[in-house]
Amino acid sequence: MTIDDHGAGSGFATRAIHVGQDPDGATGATIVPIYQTSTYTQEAPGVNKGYEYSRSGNPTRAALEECMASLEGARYGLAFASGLAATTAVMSTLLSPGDHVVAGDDLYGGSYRLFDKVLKEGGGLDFTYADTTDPESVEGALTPETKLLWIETPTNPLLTISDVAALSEMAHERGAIVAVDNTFASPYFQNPLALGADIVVHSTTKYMGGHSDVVGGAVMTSNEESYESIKFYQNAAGAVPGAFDSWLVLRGLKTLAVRMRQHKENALAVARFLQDHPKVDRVYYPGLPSHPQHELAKKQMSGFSGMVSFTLEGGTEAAYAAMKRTKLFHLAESLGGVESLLTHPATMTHAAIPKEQREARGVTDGLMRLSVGIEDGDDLVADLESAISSG
Ligand code: P1T
Repeated sequence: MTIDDHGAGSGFATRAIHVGQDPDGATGATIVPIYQTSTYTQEAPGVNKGYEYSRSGNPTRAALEECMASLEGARYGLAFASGLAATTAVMSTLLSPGDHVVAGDDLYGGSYRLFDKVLKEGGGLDFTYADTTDPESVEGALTPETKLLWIETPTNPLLTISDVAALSEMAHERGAIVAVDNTFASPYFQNPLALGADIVVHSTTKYMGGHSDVVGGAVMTSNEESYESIKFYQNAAGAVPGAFDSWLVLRGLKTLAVRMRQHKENALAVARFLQDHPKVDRVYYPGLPSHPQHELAKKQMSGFSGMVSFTLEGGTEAAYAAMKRTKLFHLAESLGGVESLLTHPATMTHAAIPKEQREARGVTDGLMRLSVGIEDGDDLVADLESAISSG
C-alpha cells in the first residue's frame, strides 16, 4: 500500500501506520528498517541515492518525519534529539538577538529554564510571560518587537487551555508568528496548525513515543521558508535523533490513536474519582465541566488527553504521604507512556523555576501531576483511593 501526499484523505490511525512507511525498496522489509549507519557510499563525487551523512539525513528519520508531519496536518516535519532541542531549533532559527517573545506563564519548567537561562542570557532574546488563557493579557504583552508567541496548551502542569485560533489571529495582526507546544494533547487530539498556528513543537519522548523508552523532539510546519531554515539549523547544529531512537518513535506512532483513546478514558475516570473524593482539594483536568476552559477545550480539542493534576485538603504534608503510597503510579518525571506516572512538579519537572515565581503561577508544593496510563482504569482508581484514603 502506498499513501501519497502525506496520506491525504486517510484517517489518523491509517496515516500513523502507513505514511512514510512503504515496504523497503531494497529488501521489501514491511517495517521501516533501522538504518544504523553514519554514512552512505557514493558512486562518484556528488552521485548518491539521496543520503550522504546521517546528521544531514537518514532514511529511518525521514520516515518518522514524514509520518509526524502527516499526523499534524503539516507539509513538513523535522525530528530532533529531544523536545528541548526542537524548541531551541525554532527559537534560534526564527529569532535574532533583540527580538521579543511572549510566552505563556505556565510552561514545562525546562522550557522556562531554556528561555530564561540560555536564550535570554546567552542569546539576547527578550521574554515576557503572559497568562495565555486571557487574550487581554497577551494583547498587553505584545510589543512592536514581538516576533513570536509561544503557547503551551494544555499547560504543564496546571492543564490550562489557551485559545489557539484567537491568539493566532491577534499575533498575526501584530506581525508575530505563533508556535504551539502540542506535547500534552498529541496530534491525535489537537492540531494547532489547523487552528491558525505557524509552528508545532513536540516532545516525542511523551505520547508520540508512548513507551517511556526514548527521548526525542519534533517541529512541524507548513511554511516552506521556516521549514528550510529550521532544516538548515537541524543539520548545522546537529541535535538529531539516531536511527534507533527514530525507529522507536515511529513504532510508537503506529498505536498512537488507540493509546490516546484509552489515556483519555482512564484520565476522565481518575479525574471524576478525584473530584468526588472528600480529601481532595482541587482537580485540574480540562475534561471536567468544572474546568474554567472546559468549553474551549471541547471546541479546539477532540479529546482531553491523559494528564490530571490535583492537590489534597491536607496540603503539602498529605501530598508527600500519598506520593509514597501509590503502587501502580510510579513517582517519576515524564509522561505520555503506557504506564501511569506520578510527578511532584515542585521538586521535579518545575524545580528550575524559582519558588516564588513557581508558587505565584499556582505550582505549589502540594501539587501532584498524574500521567494516566492505559492500565485498567479501575486498578488506577483503586491505587489512588488507597494512597489518598489511608492518610
Ligand atoms: O524532555 P524533552 O524531550 O526535551 O521535552 C521537553 C518538554 C517540552 N514540552 C513539554 C510540554 C514537556 O512536558 C517537556 C518535557 N516534560 C517532562 C519531562 C515532564 O515530566 O513534564
